[in-house]
Amino acid sequence: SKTIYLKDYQAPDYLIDETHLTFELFEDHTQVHAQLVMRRNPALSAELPALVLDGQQLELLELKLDDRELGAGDYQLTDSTLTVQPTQASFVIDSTVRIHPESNTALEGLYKSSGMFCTQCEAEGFRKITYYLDRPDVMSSFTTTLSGDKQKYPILLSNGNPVASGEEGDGRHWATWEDPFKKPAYLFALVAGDLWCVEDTFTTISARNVTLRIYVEPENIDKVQHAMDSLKKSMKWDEEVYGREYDLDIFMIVAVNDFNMGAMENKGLNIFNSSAVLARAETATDAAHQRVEAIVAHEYFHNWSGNRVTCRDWFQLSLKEGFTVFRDAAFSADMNSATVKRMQDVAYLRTHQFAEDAGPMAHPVRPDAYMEISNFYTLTIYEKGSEVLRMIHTLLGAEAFRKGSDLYFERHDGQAVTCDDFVKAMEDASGIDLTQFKRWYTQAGTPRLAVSDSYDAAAKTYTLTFTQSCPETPGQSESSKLPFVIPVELGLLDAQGNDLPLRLQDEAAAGSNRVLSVTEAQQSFTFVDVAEKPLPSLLRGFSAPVKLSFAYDRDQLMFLMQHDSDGFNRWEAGQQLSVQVLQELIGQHQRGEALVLDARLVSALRTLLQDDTLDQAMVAEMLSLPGEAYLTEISDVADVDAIHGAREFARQQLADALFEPLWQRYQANREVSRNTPYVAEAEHFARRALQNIALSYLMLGDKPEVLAAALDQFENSDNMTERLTALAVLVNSPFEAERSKALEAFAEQFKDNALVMDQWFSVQAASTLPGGLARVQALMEHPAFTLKNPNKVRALIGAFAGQNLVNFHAIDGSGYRFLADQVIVLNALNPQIASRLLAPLTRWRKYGAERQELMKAELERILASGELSPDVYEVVSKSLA
Ligand code: HT7
Ligand code: ZN
Repeated sequence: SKTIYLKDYQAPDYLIDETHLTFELFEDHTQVHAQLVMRRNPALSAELPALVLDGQQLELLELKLDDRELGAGDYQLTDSTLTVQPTQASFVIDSTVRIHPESNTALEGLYKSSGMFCTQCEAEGFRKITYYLDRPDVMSSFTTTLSGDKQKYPILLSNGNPVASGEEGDGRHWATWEDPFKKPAYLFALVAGDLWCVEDTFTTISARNVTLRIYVEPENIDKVQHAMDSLKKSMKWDEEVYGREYDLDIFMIVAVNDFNMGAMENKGLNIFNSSAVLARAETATDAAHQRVEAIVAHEYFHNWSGNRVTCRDWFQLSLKEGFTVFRDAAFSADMNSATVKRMQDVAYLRTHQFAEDAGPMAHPVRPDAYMEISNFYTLTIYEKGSEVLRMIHTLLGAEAFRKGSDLYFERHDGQAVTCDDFVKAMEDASGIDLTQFKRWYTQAGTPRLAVSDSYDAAAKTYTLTFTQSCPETPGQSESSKLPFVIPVELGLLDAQGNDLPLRLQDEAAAGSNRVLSVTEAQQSFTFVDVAEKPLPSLLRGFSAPVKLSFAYDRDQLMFLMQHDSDGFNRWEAGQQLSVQVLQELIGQHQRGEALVLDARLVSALRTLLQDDTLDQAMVAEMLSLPGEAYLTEISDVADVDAIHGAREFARQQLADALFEPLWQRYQANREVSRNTPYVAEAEHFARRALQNIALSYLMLGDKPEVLAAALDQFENSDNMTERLTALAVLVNSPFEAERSKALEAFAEQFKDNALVMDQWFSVQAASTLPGGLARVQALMEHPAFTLKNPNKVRALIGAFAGQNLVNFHAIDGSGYRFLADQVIVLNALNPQIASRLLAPLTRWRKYGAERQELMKAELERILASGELSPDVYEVVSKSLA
């Protein structure tokens, strides 16, 4: 496989002004005609170099240059290019190709899902549809005509506005769509199927009426309202917060069952994984409702951050993805609880993105090389990219940031640009120099930020000293990395827990919460007029994606948990306290000692549980101990069994010690849930979250009244949030008869609902009871399971390898062997899914010698297994390097 480098970027030799496409859809093939109105790029010399079009897996039937039919001697074909020699600066290329969507299992390009035709072109799927300049800096207007059997495919959709349609007389019909906005080919989309839609309208800020349609298979028409509500909220929010108005007369979403990612922002025709659209109380959990809201918003926001202003090349991917995640996070924070959203995002980032940053695929937010771009739709591009934007927002302030985004959209509307262009707009609008800040785009790895303090009682000064460094990552040594700009939001607490005024030497005014910019490898800040030795509350709101260390003792953490004025840092103090306590237990486990839980954790959680004035969602989050994956990430050498043993011991002890308050909160909340119709809003999410985490603790005891409550919640809930938690606690319980009965009843009730069956698979795949692999292998034989559907693969195999750490890391290597076997099969079926699935094996350096050898052996077996896709080859070869 070949490596592509950012330093080799060259502007396109030719541009495409107009693209006219015709698709004739048949059961055993599709014929695609493309007419491309092209010209020499006027920014380059007048010479006419050879035109090299991208194209893969295409059967060329006909080729014309300016109406002249070309023979075999007039062009050159390879398995990925078609080369033609233009003779004039402006010309028209006509090509006709045959493709096979009906046998496309990679779900890239044009493919069939549950009988309907659909497309996925980002990043480089359009080249599997027709010969084209498949790169994001070539932007064209598109006209698309599709024809197909009217009965099988009554709905024919593409980007833009519908302009004509008709019948062909032989049971076939056609429709033509025109997209007036110039766009790169990765935003092209087509859908043909037997679909129903829910329709609504949105009146924009300038009083234009936009038709909104969500298309689904007929049986899902009752699960669309939540997505429609989310879409309307997103449209309004983007007008209010970013001044962005929708531009076409129609906006469509289509739900498909087989999809490699969550959704795709094709212009005017978003295509969604059905798991990211369908939601109603009976079949989707609170988390699923919130995910739908966030993904609908994310894809809608791309209409400006990605579509109107797009990326020059794929190295700039975070330009649209980091920015759009930042935008959707702010939207979700506004729709629900901002603090809870931040806690969840940070926990996710620290567990998964930090692990990626420490692994063999670590790369900067703007990578400088890749083999297969599909492998770079990563947590670093998305989540760390969003954190980078959040830091710019923190450094500039909300007002200057908005001026910067207005300037960016105005300056670059209709263009394909770079991350530098974005930062330049922020600098120009704010007057703030971000030169050093831009190291966040080029240096990979998670910076460490060590903090120490000293108090001078006589001078009443308090000094904080920050020391930053960043570990080695592939191709970047530790010593080559230069200091980052790290915005540290902080406060200082007095002995009563109040925020002290913060005034630095030589400053006039004092606030109580402020942002320090740490820019040097080591840097001190001295606060004056500090009457007593304070306790610092550092990195409030997680103001930078760094690993902060400060030597808090457990009493100080308990104090912060109770008193910090920053809600996020109250949670953070609880997490740090839990980590300290769990690490102590892990050590005891490793030394073969009796495990003893620090009673302070019990008392801190008791205090929270007994305070019914607190936000219930916050209490639920604070009761959740750091996960095994996070404990793995922060270990030098992860001891899987000790981590699991220690955490389970802590859960058991907490469950015993806190039985009374947990039972009381559980019963109170369950009573409200029982008497309240389902509402997908923050206050209700919060009540159910606390109810459910309480139940999961309570079930660790063997009290008959708790088992009865779990069974009642399983049988008598009107919503999936309560029902699925009840199923999960039963599945993880020792009550074998109740467990199998519940699993059977659930499968019987929901056997026709693929998304609910995904939950059923996941709950079992994640169960840490012994024998996990055998259960997963048996489930692969279940009629509802298929390797061809990515949701099923993620639900069963992904959940096993990612969430069931004791079973996956079984010391006989059986989990690793199983995963490698699946990757080898999927490599041929769906390379994108195969390469994502193998991520857990690539983290072999985290484990002890025995597991390392077993994991490496499986990676080597994959490497030797035959012809590998570029996707799998890149990940395996880099993780063995
Ligand atoms: N921009 C979209 C990316 C995407 C994708 C990438 C590779 C392979 C399949 C894919 N499906 C969607 C999703 C987004 O960030 O909005
Ligand atoms: Zn996106």
